[in-house]
Amino acid sequence: MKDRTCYYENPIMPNTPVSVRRRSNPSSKPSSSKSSRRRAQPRSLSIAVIAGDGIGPDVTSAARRVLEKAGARFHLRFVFCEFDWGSDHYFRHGRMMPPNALELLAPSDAILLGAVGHPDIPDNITLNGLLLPIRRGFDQYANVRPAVLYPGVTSPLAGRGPGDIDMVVVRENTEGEYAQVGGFVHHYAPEEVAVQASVFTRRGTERIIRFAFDLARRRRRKSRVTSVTKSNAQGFSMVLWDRTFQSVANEFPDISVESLLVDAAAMNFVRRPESFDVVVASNLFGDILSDLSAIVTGSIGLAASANLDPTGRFPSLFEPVHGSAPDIAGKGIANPMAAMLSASMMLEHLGLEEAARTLESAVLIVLAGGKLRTPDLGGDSTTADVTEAVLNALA
Ligand code: GGG
Repeated sequence: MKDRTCYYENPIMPNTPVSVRRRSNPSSKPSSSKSSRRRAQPRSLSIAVIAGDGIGPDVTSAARRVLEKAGARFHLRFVFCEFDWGSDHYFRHGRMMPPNALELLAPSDAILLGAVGHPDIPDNITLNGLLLPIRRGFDQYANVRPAVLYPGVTSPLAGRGPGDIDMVVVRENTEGEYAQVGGFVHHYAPEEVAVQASVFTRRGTERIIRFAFDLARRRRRKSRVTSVTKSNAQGFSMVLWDRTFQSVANEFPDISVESLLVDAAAMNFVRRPESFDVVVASNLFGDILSDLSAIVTGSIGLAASANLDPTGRFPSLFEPVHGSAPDIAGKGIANPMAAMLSASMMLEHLGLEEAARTLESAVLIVLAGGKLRTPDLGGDSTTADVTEAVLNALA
């Protein structure tokens, strides 16, 4: 079974296959010593690409193209290893990815994912067969989902202009309601019972909350962390979360805090989105709220995300928040910007701050231009049109 192909951009022979290399230190910055400049070797980055289902291949291919163009300006060489996992793999082999998938991904510097989900496969199979085992297996405990109202984009909320909304939802990504602990009794019988337990550990809760505070400090925006729970109803797990939030907050006297029940948070994302800076929530609540933060800033087609292992032990994964969108798959009209902005987050994680900002700026130039927009933003441009425009903005 051949499920991996690696290519690098070679000006003489484009798409030249290469052998997989070992992962470099993800936090290592490009060397600027005299000797390394004399050698003029580009920094090589091995990126695993799981294009996945539906619109996934279109948006990841667009992200790859802009990465290559941005990379050329910063002396970077990307080695893309494509893994043809997802629903087609499931139809062929009865599983979304092979049993040794994590072993195959581990040598990469980072992973770029498109989308998973197919109308003919239950969503719990596609999600639990691919994305969730990667997040858990690589301890990518911080799911970071920025939501910014960019110039040139209209919010569905009245009276909000560019920059008025600028928040990040930090979602716990390895436990909570997604822990997959439970089971069925009397399966399919009339007396059937389903039990689904949430798992909240003190360690898991503390580390994601601390990550959120650190991020609020680094962002230098409103210096505020909002914690979202439902501890009036979930009297054990979320009480532990609230208590942990209070104790971590004491370590960050420079950061202001707020605790909201998830119903109030949903209401306030619409009523006063400008008041939020960093929002930290459990796996499920973070998932739901980040869709809401995406739509109040214009479109889920702009929502980027990073699944981070902040320790750097494992590769982190970068994906647009949107799913496979079977309704528009194959039509060439998917918005590639969320995937491109996710690629920018990947560059930032790899210590390539300037390249990351350059790629992000190119996307923002096209958005601000106001001419090219895919249907999710009310336009009629294609994925290819938008990709070409971002490539031109990188020129
Ligand atoms: N972009 C990856 C994707 O397809 N996400 C869709 C999805 O169902 N995600 C669930 C989750 O993030 O928990």
